[in-house]
Amino acid sequence: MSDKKKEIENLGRRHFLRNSAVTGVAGAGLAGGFGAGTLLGGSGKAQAASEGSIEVAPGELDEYYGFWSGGQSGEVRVVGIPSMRELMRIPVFNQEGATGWGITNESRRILGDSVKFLNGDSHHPHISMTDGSYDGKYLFINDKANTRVARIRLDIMKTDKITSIPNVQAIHGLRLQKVPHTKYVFANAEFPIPHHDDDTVNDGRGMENPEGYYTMFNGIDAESMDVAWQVIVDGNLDNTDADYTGRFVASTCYNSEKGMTLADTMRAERDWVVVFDVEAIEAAVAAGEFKTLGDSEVPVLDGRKGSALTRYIPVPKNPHGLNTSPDGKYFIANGKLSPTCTIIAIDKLPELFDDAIEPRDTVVGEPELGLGPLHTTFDGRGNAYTTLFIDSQIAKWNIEDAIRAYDGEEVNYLRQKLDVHYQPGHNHASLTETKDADGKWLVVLSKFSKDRFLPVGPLRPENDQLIDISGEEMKLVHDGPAFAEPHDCILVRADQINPKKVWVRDDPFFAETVAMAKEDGVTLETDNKIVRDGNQVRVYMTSVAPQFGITEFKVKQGDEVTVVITNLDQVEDVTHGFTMTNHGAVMEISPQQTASVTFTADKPGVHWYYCQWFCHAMHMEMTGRMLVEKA
Ligand code: K7E
Ligand code: CUA
Ligand code: CA
Repeated sequence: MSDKKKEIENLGRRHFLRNSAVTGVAGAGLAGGFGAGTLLGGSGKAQAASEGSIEVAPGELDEYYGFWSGGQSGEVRVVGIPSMRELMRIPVFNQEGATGWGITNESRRILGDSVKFLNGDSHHPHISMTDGSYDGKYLFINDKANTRVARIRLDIMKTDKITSIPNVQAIHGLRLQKVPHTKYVFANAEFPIPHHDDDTVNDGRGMENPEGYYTMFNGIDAESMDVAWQVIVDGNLDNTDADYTGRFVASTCYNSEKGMTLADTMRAERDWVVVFDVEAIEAAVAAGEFKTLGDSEVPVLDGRKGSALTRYIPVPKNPHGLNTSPDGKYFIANGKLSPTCTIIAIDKLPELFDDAIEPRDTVVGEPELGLGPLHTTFDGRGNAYTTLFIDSQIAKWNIEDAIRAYDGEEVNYLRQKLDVHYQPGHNHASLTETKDADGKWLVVLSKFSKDRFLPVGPLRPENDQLIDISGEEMKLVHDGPAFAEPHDCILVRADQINPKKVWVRDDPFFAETVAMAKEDGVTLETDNKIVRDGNQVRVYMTSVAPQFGITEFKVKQGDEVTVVITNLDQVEDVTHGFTMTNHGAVMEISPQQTASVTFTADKPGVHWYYCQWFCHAMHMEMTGRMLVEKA
């Protein structure tokens, strides 16, 4: 195809997408709500990769870890940057058959009661911080689908805690306290539900009266993963971010109308950002100024309008992303249905809480950027990068210039607009949510890939694009297809993460299994032993490539069998597995790990088990038999 023809076709498909996106909104009667549109316009041509900059040669390692949410697949993915190679998948809210997540006893304990849910919807991965820098300890992520928050231990890259949040529905926005350290995980519950006068929630009464619906902002203790407190708010809650003093957290609300339909949620020209005063919340909890709801013991505070705990700052219109600039100066709310972002000066918030100024007095800029601003990220050099969903572009703009323009100065704050493909949601620059923002790489998570890859049926991959932002000009350097649906990602310097190479034997991840063995008088590191306890049978064995410590055991039909395997291999990367054929039982056993799985031996006869992780030349022969006697 000629270059010219390609260019025409490119334009054609961009317009198609753009028009359909606008029509979708116009169909709801709101096209008039948008501003004049693009100010600079896209370049329209693809940028050439800057020579060799993303190449990570065979045998070389990436400079950054990326942690990707897996969206409605419920997992977290680890990606190398700049190669964009997927390094690992960490199952969280999903069931996963390679490692047995949701199937092994260790993972089922972590999933707790919520193990009954086979799905999750993870959106916002964030790594714990100390003094505003990543400390590499934990990664937290929300589950919108089943109202949970999970923690991943980054030394082993496994989920180690999952908390179901009571009295609310759908955790969406999630961020961490940055300073002095991540004491709290802040979690926004999105959907208002009926609250009752007798301090219960959503028990079937009051369903016809949306006026009585509320949602809550949640503070979760990052170490214990218990919910520390909940704050009732007006409207709803979308995204959130924290400041660099430890005192303030801000959340967007797109439904100040408390509308129950799409049209209702778009009626007001302005919704708001609600700012929470964490110190005031802690003081109110300490002073006992709270109630509890239903069976839950979590302190519940009133943060509705007029409360001392919150302030509501009007911003246009159905705002979505909320991002703190890495210099700690600004909260930036992304307008979505307004072509603007709103810049809130954090140093004015103490005055606002003292009622010395009005809420809008904290707004120091409101640059017009283009259609559908969703999320903003930063390079640490004073520039912001905002995704424009409808325009399918990234707008690079200068924050201080935008503030000057708001003051009436004639200054162009827009630096560049770059086409992305297509319909970007989150974007994220390296280290941007810490004070160490280094302005090297920008990842843009495009919701549509459309024609960028070979077609794979009606369901298409997303397109995660990598942009070099180290120079004056943004340069698109890589297209990366991704399965549903990376809502958000973060980029962390490789030296900030220190994963273990093999398990340590006293790891709390399998401590309960070790305790069970101890009660059975079994030394996991040496014993191959079968313990019968009524109709429960515990089969303890070791594994060393390419052999299980027990290659034959006998049980009775109907027995509940728990297989516990301790992998004695010390060699890095020699992971074994255990799969019992036709029983749905599977687990991963990495070097020095103990893992267990429980199933019912409900079918008489011979049942082979095998190692499902390729571990040795004789891996196929790493098998054994369970002999089930007829009852
Ligand atoms: Cu998809 Cu952060 Cu859940 Cu925006 S959110 S795109
Ligand atoms: Cu052990 Cu394959
Ligand atoms: Ca609204």
